[in-house]
Amino acid sequence: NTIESTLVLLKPDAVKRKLCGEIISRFERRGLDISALKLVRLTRDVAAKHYEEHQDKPFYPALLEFITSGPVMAIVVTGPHAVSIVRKMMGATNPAEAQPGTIRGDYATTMDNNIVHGSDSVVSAKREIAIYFTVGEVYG
Ligand code: YYY
Ligand code: MG
Repeated sequence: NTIESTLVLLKPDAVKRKLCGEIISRFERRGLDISALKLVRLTRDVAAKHYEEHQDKPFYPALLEFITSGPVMAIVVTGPHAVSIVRKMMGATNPAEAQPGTIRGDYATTMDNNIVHGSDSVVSAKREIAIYFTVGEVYG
């Protein structure tokens, strides 16, 4: 039972639609810990750092436009297997393929407004958490 931390972003669509509490409740009910949390509006530079792996993809300009369009809620979620458990709870990247019962499967219909980000590996999680939080801001 390796304890992991993962970075979750509740994207601008989730904040605008007032879904943050509902989504945070899912992580809490699952038994995961909230180790850090803040509301933040990403600058283009921070968004580019976050999504650097996608900089050459056709969807990249629209993705940056969307993720900087309003505040996001950045959350560090911690617990056993947190990275893979959060990814499963999120559902498929394309909400049209996400199972009902998952976050995207319950609240989204299209890939350009898909509600939530979660790190895809422990290595990505470490890199991404450091973009949003100092060591002293993360509890647990
Ligand atoms: O990790 P995850 O968010 O599930 O998907 P990624 O492949 O890392 O893509 C990041 C982000 O980009 C995705 O959440 C929506 C958007 N996107 C898109 O708009 N169109 C695609 N074909 C692929 C991804
Ligand atoms: Mg990803």
